[in-house]
Amino acid sequence: MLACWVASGRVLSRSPVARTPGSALRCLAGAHTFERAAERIEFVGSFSNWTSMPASRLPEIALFGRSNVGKSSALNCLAGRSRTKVARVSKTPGCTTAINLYRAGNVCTVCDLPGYGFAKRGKELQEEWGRAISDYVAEREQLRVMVAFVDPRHGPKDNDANFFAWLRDFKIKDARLITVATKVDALKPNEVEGRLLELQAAYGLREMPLPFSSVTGAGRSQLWRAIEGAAD
Ligand SMILES: Nc1nc2c(ncn2[C@@H]2O[C@H](COP(=O)(O)OP(=O)(O)O)[C@@H](O)[C@H]2O)c(=O)[nH]1
Ligand SMILES: [Mg+2]
Repeated sequence: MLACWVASGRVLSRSPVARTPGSALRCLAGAHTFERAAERIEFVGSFSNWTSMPASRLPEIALFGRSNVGKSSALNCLAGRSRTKVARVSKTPGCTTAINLYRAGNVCTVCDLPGYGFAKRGKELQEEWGRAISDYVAEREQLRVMVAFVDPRHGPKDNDANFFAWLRDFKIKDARLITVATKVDALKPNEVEGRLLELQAAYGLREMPLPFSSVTGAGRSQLWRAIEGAAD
């Protein structure tokens, strides 16, 4: 699908992002505002494209990654494991076909985006998704942080490499992109760093992906802190 997005030759530069007073308010409230607000994450709605999404002045965090990489599970983990799940998780890849929007109090919104790289749904539908996501990234003014999930269990993948190449065309500041290696619970502890360094090199990332597990909650606080830092 990403190949289609890239091949479509769309104009990809993002509109300038307007600053909201949110960052100043968060400074006054102190650190970890995002992590505390996570307990209040609520589902807002499913949208087929950005034009139908409600306008908001809160900074938005978008979750990117292949189908089945663990985006929705990560959102449930970020929302706190003690509470009822907010996002639907499926064993069938390609289950999230819409832009699912969530809101964490008056602090931020979170977008669980359809995954890429799953062929079964047919080329036409995938192209439609690609267009919807390209438009979302290019046009959604409050999009502040892009969290890209990768799976460190299987080594570098072409569709992830295509994704990072596609993202570079938007000329988004490096500080706005956080790469997360999820499912690290499935790796032996002594192989985690080697796998993450391999992905960093393969995808040309400035930093090593952040190790994360929705099963154990490893990396949860670190990810919220990274998001909070990137949102300002
Ligand atoms: N072991 C392990 N499995 C996970 C983790 N996160 C997600 N999964 C599993 O991976 C599958 C896909 O997860 P999902 O969150 O729906 O992926 P999405 O398509 O990217 O939203 C599900 O079977 C999850 O239970 C994780 O951190 N560790
Ligand atoms: Mg999902």
